[in-house]
Amino acid sequence: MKNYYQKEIETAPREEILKIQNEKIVKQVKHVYDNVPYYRDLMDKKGVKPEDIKGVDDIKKLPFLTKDDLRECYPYGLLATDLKDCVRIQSTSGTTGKRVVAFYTQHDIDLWEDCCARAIVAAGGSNEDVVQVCYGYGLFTGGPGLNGGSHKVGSLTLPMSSGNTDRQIQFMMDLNATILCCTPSYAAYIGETLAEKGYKPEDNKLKAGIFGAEPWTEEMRRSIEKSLGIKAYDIYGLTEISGPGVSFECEEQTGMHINEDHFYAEIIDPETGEVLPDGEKGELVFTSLDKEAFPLLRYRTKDICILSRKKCSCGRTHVKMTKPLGRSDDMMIIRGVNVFPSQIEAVLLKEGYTPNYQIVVDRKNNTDTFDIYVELAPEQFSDKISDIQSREAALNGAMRSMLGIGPKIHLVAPKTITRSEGKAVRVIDKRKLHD
Ligand code: DLL
Repeated sequence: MKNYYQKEIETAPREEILKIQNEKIVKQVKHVYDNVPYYRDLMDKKGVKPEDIKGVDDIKKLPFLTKDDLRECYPYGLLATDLKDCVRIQSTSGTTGKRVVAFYTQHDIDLWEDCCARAIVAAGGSNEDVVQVCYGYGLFTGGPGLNGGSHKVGSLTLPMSSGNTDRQIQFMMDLNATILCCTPSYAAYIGETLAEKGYKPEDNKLKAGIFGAEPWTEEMRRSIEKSLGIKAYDIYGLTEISGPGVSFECEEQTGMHINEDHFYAEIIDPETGEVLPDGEKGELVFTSLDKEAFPLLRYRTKDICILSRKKCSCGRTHVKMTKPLGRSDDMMIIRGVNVFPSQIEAVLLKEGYTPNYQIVVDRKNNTDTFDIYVELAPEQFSDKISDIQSREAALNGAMRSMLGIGPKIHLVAPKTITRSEGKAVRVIDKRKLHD
């Protein structure tokens, strides 16, 4: 069995990782300063010169980059190499404002695929596995990233892309897929569809899933693990920093190891920009240490998480991040109360409901309205109105005690909420339309 485990770097002692990072950052800052006039201006305005950066401890002197900077620089403004040295672009979905376009040299692609390969290995993957990739292919990084990683590991790769669930299931069963890669919401849907077709969890050959690209709770993890009969691993990443594989979970399933030889992570106070110590909750900021074409320094992700350097039983020494506990921009403020969609999902699954739900927030007569549509499983369905009403009241109570605010609950019939094949859209905030 060949498994592509990069043990030497993934379990390197802290001093060694620090040494690698210190060497890389000095070169990287010079590369960016010399080749990206936009960032050079930001550094000049802050009075920082490349010579001031002697190691990762000095990163805090550098200016931040935000999504707004990326939009302003669209498309070539942050490119640090000749365009002729680039071999690929990937892009974000760009639901608000302009898309972000990221460029890659062949070196950048190799580095990124290597990170995805590490994630597959950590989920138990080797050249004996059949990896079914049903993240979208194309501009989205999910499909291409895991596809490349799977090749590096030497697994048989099924490049399915998202959608066409019947065909996904046919290939999964006929070709004995052992590792499934997709968004957690799509994994839940595949599990549900398998059950409808009469398959039991033990009928498939899957052993692991690598799920990410959207927030999901521990409750959702347990529900997917049960429905597919697998161990479910989290994977995190973002287009701006390369794509999936910036960090990934190991068998301990207690946070994701950040590939620290390529990406330097900081946690900052989102209000003040001050760097916070490990263990404190704040906004995750990444510096790319060795990408050539699109090397962002101090990019603010808006993802809120905590870093931990506690020893991991898997032997990997790279720092771990918690799952994003929300985004500084996905927190809803409803009637003055801060509400995160992940809190709602946790309550629903704890109370035995399906992960098929939709949150609708609106404003009527200057007051926020807050509705949650929750789909009943076939066995929960009842046509007795009093049954439904008492369940709705109970769920309202559970939500109120978790959130401090009571939503209007609508329990709806099975199969009435649209399933997601990619990133699920859980929240419809109509207030934005009126603003
Ligand atoms: O979602 C890359 C990716 C593909 C990651 C496949 C994992 C698997 P973007 O479309 O640029 O890239 O979106 C990045 O998605 O800032 C997070 O807010 C969110 N996100 C990504 N992974 C996770 C995760 C890809 N595991 C944005 N948990 C990030 C929660 C995640 N949120």
